[in-house]
Amino acid sequence: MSVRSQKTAKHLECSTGQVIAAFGRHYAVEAGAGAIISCVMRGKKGGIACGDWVEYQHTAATSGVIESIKPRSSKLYRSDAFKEKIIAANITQLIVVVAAVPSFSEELINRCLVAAESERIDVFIVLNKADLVEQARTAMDRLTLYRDLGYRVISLSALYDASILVPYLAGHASVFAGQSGMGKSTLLNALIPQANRAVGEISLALDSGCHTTTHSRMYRLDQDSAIIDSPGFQEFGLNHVAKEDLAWGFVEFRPYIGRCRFSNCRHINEPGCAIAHAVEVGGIQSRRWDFYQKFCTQI
Ligand SMILES: Nc1nc2c(ncn2[C@@H]2O[C@H](COP(=O)(O)OP(=O)(O)OP(=O)(O)O)[C@@H](O)[C@H]2O)c(=O)[nH]1
Ligand SMILES: [Mg+2]
Ligand SMILES: [Zn+2]
Repeated sequence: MSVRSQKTAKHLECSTGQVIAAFGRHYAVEAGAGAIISCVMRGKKGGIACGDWVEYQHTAATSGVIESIKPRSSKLYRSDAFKEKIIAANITQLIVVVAAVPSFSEELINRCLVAAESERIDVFIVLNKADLVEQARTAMDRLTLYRDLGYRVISLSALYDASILVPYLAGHASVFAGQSGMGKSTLLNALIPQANRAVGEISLALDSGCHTTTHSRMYRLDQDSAIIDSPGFQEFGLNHVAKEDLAWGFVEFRPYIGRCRFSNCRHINEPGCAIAHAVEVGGIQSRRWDFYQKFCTQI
């Protein structure tokens, strides 16, 4: 057989599957019939994420080698000046999970919102641990701004009843993201009990900075819907977001974009800035502009 026809034959043997978990350089790929194939990537290339569709070749009945990654419809990732960390690929919806306790970082929420907006995927906020009534009320007050901006904010208790979330998951590939200890894995278990995700002791998570979930994993809710549980984070770098896209990532800035005196206005301290003016007259909350300015100087 010529080299060319060998290559063609190889190509023909490829199967398509979806990566449902990535552990270092090992990947669990879900095959068409739901079987899980344990795969490695051909060569040294990494960069495969949970949610990726891949072409792989069997090396045995339940193992294989990934040959290529199919084009992604979305890619959610964090990045700093040195590296990027892919959280999930091909998702249609980011669900930011915060909790009544421990207290959450509003800056991280803003970073998640920008990341989702820049990938043009849906995003909303879940306030978990609503059973802790007093703290949940305080937390909800902190989230009012986001509700006013038009973001959906759903309050629930993963320990008692998460069913209010179900209608918002239908037809979506969603990812739960947020700080450690917010209850992402508990929520996943409430929705998909057979997932049996490990959940952490809060005190452990806080005292030692220990993250219970170490790898993203995708679970099917039904034929059309899936959820990815991801590890908690304390940082969410936005180095990959272009400066022009940053302002776009703040939804309430959009009507003012293009109205500044200078066409290349960064909306920091330029004269005639339409966004600065909107902040002055109360059209934009200064809290959001502060976050914008902070992010802008970091990318
Ligand atoms: N009171 C209360 N506790 C909850 C609720 N949901 C989760 N918890 C607790 O919060 C702690 C952390 O839960 P996890 O599900 O492990 O949190 P996580 O967000 O997955 O954390 P990482 O995997 O580290 O990112 C556990 O002790 C849970 O029992 C809730 O609705 N109410
Ligand atoms: Mg977890
Ligand atoms: Zn401006």
